[in-house]
Amino acid sequence: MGDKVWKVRKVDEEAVIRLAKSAGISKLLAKVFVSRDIIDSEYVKDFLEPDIRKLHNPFLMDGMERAADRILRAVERGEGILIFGDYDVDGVASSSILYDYLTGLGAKVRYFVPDRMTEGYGLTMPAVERLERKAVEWRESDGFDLKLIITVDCGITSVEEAEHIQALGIDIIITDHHECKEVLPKAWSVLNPHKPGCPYPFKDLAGAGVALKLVHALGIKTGNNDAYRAYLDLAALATVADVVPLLGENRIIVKNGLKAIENTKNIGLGALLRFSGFYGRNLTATNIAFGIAPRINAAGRMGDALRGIRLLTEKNLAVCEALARELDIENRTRQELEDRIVEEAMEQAKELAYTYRHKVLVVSGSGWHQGIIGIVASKLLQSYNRPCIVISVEDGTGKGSGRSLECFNIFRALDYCSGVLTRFGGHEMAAGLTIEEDKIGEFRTLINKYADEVFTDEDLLPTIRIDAILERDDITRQNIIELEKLEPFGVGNPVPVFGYSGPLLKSVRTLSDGKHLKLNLWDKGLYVDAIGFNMGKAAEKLAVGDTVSVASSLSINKWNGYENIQLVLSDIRHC
Ligand SMILES: [Mn+2]
Repeated sequence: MGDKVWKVRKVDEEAVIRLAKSAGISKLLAKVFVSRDIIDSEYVKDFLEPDIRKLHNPFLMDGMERAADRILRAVERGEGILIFGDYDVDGVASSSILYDYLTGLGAKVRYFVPDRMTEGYGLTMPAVERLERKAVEWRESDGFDLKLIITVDCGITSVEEAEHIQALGIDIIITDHHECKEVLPKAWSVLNPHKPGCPYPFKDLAGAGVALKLVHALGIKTGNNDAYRAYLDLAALATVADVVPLLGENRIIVKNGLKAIENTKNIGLGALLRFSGFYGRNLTATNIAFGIAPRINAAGRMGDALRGIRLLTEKNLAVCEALARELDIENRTRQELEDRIVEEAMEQAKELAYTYRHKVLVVSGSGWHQGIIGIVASKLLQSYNRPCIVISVEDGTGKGSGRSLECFNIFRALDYCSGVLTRFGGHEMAAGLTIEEDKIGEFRTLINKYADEVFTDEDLLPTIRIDAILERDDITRQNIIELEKLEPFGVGNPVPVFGYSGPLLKSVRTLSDGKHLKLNLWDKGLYVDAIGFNMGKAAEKLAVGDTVSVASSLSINKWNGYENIQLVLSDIRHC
């Protein structure tokens, strides 16, 4: 209780009043926008009404015209088209969108996904070699003549592989959303909003967002401007799962896509919703991220990722249900494996953090499933609020996955340690590595030496960003309903958190055997309920009659036909 640092954003009162007036919104909602540096009323109106018609023209993306023409020519001539996907949710959804659409156009189309364990991520030489063998088989068995490869969610750094493919007399179109390196692959066309010089106005699309734009373009060229709308469900699923910022076009895709998922015509997705208990419910981005996406990810984590694409493109209900059941079971196996690894990793992490005072926690174990160590690293990060690297050791070689905080660029840290690493790659906040088992100790020492140089213990204190200060009179049902228009929440658009000082405690209790904290607050005649999930321990230090300050979001709790206002606490302290 009270050990978190509250970072209250300064809000310019005049700007709030101006925005509230010009955008026609409450002062409380205007405060949230202003605290997030949004003061343009047109932007606010668009934000609150993410209209599907406001999506950008797909032909603004460099290379789109050329890509669409080549694909339509392949459809016309009956050339074999291969979609080269990826094994995560974004890759699976992107592949499914394009496969389903092209099949509908009458194309001869197949898909291929690299094997996580043996070929690694993306368009790699081992994957291309396996694909070449497949292509020979296909030609001999049923005359499928591969002439065009379209990558989705990968390929932007595959210079050598693209060259190799073209030398085989196969054209390649690369569609991707990852950062570009200095040299781009030579291809028939490269679609990526990050490509230098690409005028496309929105850069943060997921891989499935780029695939959706391609379908949009193909639809326009074939006289069905709205064809892409059939795939908003899958695009939204991938956009949430890939944790790209839920702003701009992504917000339009997800806001409309959540509705599309609730009413999905995709038979496989419908089966998945039923198996996971989400059928017939109003869905949030959180439901997708923690309920639906892990089941599709399980296909790629635990075995053959092709099953994910099959599920999302299959038209036979019985087949879909069998696949959905299989993925549900595998997701549970994944969960059990994860729990076991988390338990072992936590044990090590605890000692490293408290006995050795390590700022970066490097844990390792044998038999830790490689498809899961990334999730375990995220869990450790949440518990210890410091960078974590989880290494799975097999036959003397370790493969690691790291997750970091804003204060620590993990990619640069690995670069510093490159002398003891076999391989490494990634971004600022997430990275992967390969290391010999006998070097792990040395690596742990080295990366902590580097960490001591670049950040202090203070940087590791958990912080809460407070959007605005809440007054007693702000706590109204109408205000809370208006704040709900900010949904869907996610990266780039977090749930607003308010600082509220002065209420008295009227009652203090705990729920679920002391796990959660349940309070009733009183402020000059106003009674309001508050709940603190996993904050039960704080009850020991609180007493009826105390004056408190809370950091909390606002919600309307619906229970048994009753509705009441409820503060959802992030932190509480005495005033
Ligand atoms: Mn992606």
